[in-house]
Amino acid sequence: MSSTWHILGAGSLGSLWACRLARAGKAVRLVLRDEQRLAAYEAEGGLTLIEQHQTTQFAIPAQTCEGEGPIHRLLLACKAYDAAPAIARLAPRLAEGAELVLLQNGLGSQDEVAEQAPHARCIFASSTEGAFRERDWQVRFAGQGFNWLGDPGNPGVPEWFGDLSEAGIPAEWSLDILTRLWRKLALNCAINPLTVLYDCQNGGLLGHLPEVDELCVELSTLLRSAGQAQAAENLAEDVQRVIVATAANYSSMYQDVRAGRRTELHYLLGHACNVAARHGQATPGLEHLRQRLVDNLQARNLPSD
Ligand code: NAD
Ligand code: KPL
Repeated sequence: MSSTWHILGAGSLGSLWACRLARAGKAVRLVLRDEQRLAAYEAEGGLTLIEQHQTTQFAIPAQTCEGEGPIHRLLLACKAYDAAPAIARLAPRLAEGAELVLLQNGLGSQDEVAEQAPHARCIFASSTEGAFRERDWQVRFAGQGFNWLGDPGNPGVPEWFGDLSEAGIPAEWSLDILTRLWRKLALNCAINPLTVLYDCQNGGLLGHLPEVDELCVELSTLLRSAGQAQAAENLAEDVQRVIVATAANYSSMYQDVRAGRRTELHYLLGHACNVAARHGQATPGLEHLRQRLVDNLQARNLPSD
């Protein structure tokens, strides 16, 4: 089986992974959206990684989705709402038994991807690393963090897993990846929408703790109904800890809204509300929050789905 890492999405996380893997001598190939993006990338000559005060360019080969050759291993590094359409385009190139590493935040997109690629192995990832694009083809590593990868349907560690430590990508194979993704989703639901509605840094929510706590009560009940009791443990305390630890930061949703980008609402709060409805659980606080956020996004002419 080919050992090439195909990486779809030369955005923040995709570029961060691509540069570190290339630096470690791994075979990496970027998969870009179309000929125009490919031409722009080739004119640039590579991806640039800025880490602390070090700036390095990596001339990683690239192709479009319709490029030549089968794909055996793909890091899908786009937003949750782009994941399934991207895989639908790449499906004809996926080799039998291809492995897809899904970097998307939230839940729901992983199942949408699996539907598009029923013969592939889908490995879910949850990342707390931080990166942002300073301009096209240039990424800044902004926050040390960690990556958990796992496959809810198969506990076996992939044979390439050692590539990650060799590339300096901090990662662990997780046997409870769904619990991790649910816990992060719950944290994001309790924090991110309120930062948009109150137009504040995460620390600004210290002035709205009763509202945050009410959301945590509903989220904990939901996690238990969804079979994720472990993800519900001490949720409210953890949310407060994250608010304090990241008090000076703007949440990812706040940053998306401020930059006029679509949010991943559907795969965060939207997913929580949809799962609650499937379990017949009333979640008036979460529903009300979703409606306020939808109204807020619509008032800004941003997509609210
Ligand atoms: P991003 O918007 O910076 O990058 C996504 C890239 O995918 C863009 O360059 C986009 O053009 C590209 N793309 C989309 N569809 C494509 C297609 N069909 N073909 C080729 N390219 C395509 O996003 P990001 O910040 O890297 O986030 C990716 C995921 O990782 C999100 O779910 C996000 O929530 C999660 N995440 C990001 C960070 C971070 O610090 N950036 C941290 C943790 C989790
Ligand atoms: O993950 C986050 C985000 O902003 O997306 C934190 C910092 C935990 C806030 O929810």
